[in-house]
Amino acid sequence: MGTVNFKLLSAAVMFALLLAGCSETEEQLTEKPDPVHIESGDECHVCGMAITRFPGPKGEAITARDQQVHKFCSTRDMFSWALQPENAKRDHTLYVHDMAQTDWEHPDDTALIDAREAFFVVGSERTGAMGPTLASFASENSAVEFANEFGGEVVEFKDVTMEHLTQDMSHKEIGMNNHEGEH
Ligand code: CU1
Ligand code: ZN
Repeated sequence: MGTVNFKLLSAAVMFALLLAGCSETEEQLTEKPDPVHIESGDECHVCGMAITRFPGPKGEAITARDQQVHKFCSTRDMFSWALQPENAKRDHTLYVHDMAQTDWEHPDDTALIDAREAFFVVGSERTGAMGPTLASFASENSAVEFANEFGGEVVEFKDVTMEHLTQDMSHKEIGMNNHEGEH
């Protein structure tokens, strides 16, 4: 008799766990948190730089599990975080500036868009907080226009790789020698 009760109890516990698992998945699918304002004191989650003091599109990540907000000085640093193997497989909400809607020197947070639906220009001559960066756009046409003017290649979110970022790094060294000298 004792054994039967125990079996029933463990079945009930298993069922409860299954239910909890289901509702959690459902929440992740339906909930998309709104973008958060980037304040003047905010520092980049990757490099620690003061985000608003630098030009170019910024990034933002809201973690899927605990809705933690990470802000990034540049789309470049957002990708270097988002493409880490432990982050890449998670369904984080990611925002970037739509540079067709806002000024390169001072991107405005009203122009934040879902990074997963955005188009990126890699390898253009326009630089952001960390030097070469990925110019982000809501529309493919705007991205193509930008690439025609400033160079670079248009890629979708899912096609951005770590190589695009390291390729940027070599450009960065050239840029730094020309403009900034010693660091
Ligand atoms: Cu930085
Ligand atoms: Zn950074």
